[in-house]
Amino acid sequence: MANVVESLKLLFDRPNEPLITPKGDQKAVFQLSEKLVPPEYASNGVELNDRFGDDAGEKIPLKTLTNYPSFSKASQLPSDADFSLFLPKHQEMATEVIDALLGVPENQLQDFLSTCVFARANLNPQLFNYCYSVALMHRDDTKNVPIQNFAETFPSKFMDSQVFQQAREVAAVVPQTVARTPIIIPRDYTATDLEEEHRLAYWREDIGVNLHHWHWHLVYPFTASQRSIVAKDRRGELFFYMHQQLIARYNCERLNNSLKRVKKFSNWREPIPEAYFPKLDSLTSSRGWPPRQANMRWQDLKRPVDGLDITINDMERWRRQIEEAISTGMVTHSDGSRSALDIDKLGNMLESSILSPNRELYGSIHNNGHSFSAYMHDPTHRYLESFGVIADEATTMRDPFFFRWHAWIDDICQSHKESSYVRPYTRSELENQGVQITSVACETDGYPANTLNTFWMSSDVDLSRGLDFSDRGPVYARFTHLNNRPFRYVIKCNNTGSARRTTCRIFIAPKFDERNLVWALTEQRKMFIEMDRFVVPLNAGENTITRLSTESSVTIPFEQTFRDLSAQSNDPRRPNLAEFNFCGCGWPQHMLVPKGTEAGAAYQLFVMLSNYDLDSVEQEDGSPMSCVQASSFCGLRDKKYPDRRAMGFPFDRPSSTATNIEDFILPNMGLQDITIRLLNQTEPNPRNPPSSS
Ligand code: CUO
Repeated sequence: MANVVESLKLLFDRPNEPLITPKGDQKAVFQLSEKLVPPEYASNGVELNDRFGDDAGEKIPLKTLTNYPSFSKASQLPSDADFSLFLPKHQEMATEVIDALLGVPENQLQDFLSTCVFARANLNPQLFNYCYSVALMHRDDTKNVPIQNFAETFPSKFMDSQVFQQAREVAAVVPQTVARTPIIIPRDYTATDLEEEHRLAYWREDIGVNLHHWHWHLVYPFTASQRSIVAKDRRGELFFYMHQQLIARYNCERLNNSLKRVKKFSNWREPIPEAYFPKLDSLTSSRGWPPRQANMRWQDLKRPVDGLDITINDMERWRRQIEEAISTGMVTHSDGSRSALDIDKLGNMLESSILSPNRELYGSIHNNGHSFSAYMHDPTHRYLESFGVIADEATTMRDPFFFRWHAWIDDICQSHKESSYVRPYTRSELENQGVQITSVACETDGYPANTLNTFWMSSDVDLSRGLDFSDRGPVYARFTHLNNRPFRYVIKCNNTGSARRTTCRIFIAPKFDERNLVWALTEQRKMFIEMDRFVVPLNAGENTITRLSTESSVTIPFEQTFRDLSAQSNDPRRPNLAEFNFCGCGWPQHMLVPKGTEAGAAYQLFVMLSNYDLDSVEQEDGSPMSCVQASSFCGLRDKKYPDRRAMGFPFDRPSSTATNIEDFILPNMGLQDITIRLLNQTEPNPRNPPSSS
């Protein structure tokens, strides 16, 4: 098994290089038969492969199968095309490949390896990477095979294209034995301060943020022929909630940058003032990602090559049906039956996933919205252009328009939450009898109480695994990102009842709106960002709960978002943080705290100790995980979402009584003014590789 796992890992390496060349730092060579060489190398592939085998560190024999998949659809995607799950044709291709990879019987790993090698050799690298990752994650016999960090495999989706020419130069000129100086990725490379949206570039273009989003969609695919892959516990609701929190977090950052909250894209026929010039190249297609000029509009799409034939009228028709479902509180299923609407169904209807109760009637608004937004420059394929960054889950959050589109999606979900079919919480649902919070605070060593402190950090990422056709050895790119000083919450409470458990729910929100006025709760509730949620025992009497910011259920550690490049990373006693399969999903720890301002931005810290009898979820035992799981945004692998309440509770719906947050507070809740202060300086990451400077 161990050897097969090592071989499987190598299928991520250098994705744009054909499989006939050596893979990995040890220069392993897969021994390809004629059947397994890529079509372009049909005449000499086996011979070239044999020659590489002569100085290979290791030769990997492959079992010959009696049957290989035909990939009649998937093989039509050229090897140099970009791949997007939002495109119907590409979805069909992905489904075909995933079916084939999952169709190999469990525990026949040699067969699985040969099937994957065949797929790797014959399919578009991006299509293969996606399907392969989904298959590894969803097969019992491979779910612990680490999925290689996507920013290392496809670095061109995450950073300025100018890096790659320099990286090739470094790889070719500086021998592996000499410390290679990192290539600096400039902090501002997509626009200047003339463009006010550029103030948010550090957030939209953050590598960890984009990795999280890509990973979330890998864990929660919206289509597959094996329904169980899609039908994870409350996935429609989680689609809503994870994206709602993205919008809330984005809006916090906007206020900290003196910008108004994002304006939802509601009139689908009006021009879009936000331009975006991504400065990314695709190493797969050897082309730049198309930019979008200011004031372009959605246009009807007719792109047979992508399987798109869809009009704005279609979108508006589906929208009316969804609005009707919200206003009546009822959903019509494909068989004509009706049932009550809930947020889980609504998430699946809007996205849409295959769990949508009626894809004919409610269409696929969200996915197609990404396609409309990505093809304003070439809606009919007249210029043979590919899609903009907004149609790729790894790059979509870079574009300011992503947030305008998702603000509309969020608003539709909120209109359901605000409708008469969603009952406001009663006092008995919110309170926790006998539990009184006496104080809440956050503390950071060396800083005043109740301040959260942010700063900039420069960190390295190793590009070499994605740097096709160049010499081996690490090549580092150095990027600058927001970070925060670790802190702890200290919550004091009195329990007049007997010992029990409680769920501690921690949120923060800006204290004032964009006009510097105190919020109405109807608005502020949408600004509360979840910081943590955990179950904790309470003794009878006085209790002090202390919780570290690094334990957050929202985030994963830096070394889990990226890969630990430091000297410690080679310590075999360390827990295996490299399990990216499920564990790469999670908001990056370095983005836990909004930027704040240098003068100090006023926020409110809200803590609730809720009634565990209403929170608890019966879980079956799943397989143990050795990594941190970010359950708030990503759920738990093979388990139910670990909280019975609606996601976002208690702010997921309007209050029937409170008009501001102070009125909302019950004895089991606490509110504290805090300040988020930015130290506008950059520090090197102590985990940067020891050899680089
Ligand atoms: Cu995550 Cu639109 O769903 O990008």
